[in-house]
Amino acid sequence: MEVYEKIFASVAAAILVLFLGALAYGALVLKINLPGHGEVISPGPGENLAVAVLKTPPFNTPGVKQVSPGKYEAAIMAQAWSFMPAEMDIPAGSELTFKVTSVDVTHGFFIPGTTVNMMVIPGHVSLETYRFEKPGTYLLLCHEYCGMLHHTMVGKVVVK
Ligand SMILES: [Cu+2]
Repeated sequence: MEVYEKIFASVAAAILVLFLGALAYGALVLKINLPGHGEVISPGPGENLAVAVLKTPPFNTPGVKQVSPGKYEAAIMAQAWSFMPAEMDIPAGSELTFKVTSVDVTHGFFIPGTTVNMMVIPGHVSLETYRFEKPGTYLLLCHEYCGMLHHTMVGKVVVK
């Protein structure tokens, strides 16, 4: 084997190991995972998706609920161009599981400074859990272009 061949082959192998290592580090150490994919809500014949979503638990009672000590769950409906509810209040140090669905087009669900970053697909329930340690107001953004007033589609998580 030529000496250059050996160099190229070992550089290619090193890059592969480096990338797989970065992937493992992100998933296992930084705990960056794909948002869990929950159930699918399908409307009945002639039924509007928004109507079907509003009839399906937990979206029939949107908002934050305590499920156990230190654990909360938020049912959120995304629609052009708002999140319902747009504000979630939880105590510092608690874990919040977001259950989000869209009733019209694909939206984004992104909280900068956290690992919450999901795509919200109409009729599909996107799941993501995050522990909010530091008190403060966390901005929630739609980061998937969803129409004319996309830039106004915001919400917040208030951690006290
Ligand atoms: Cu948007």
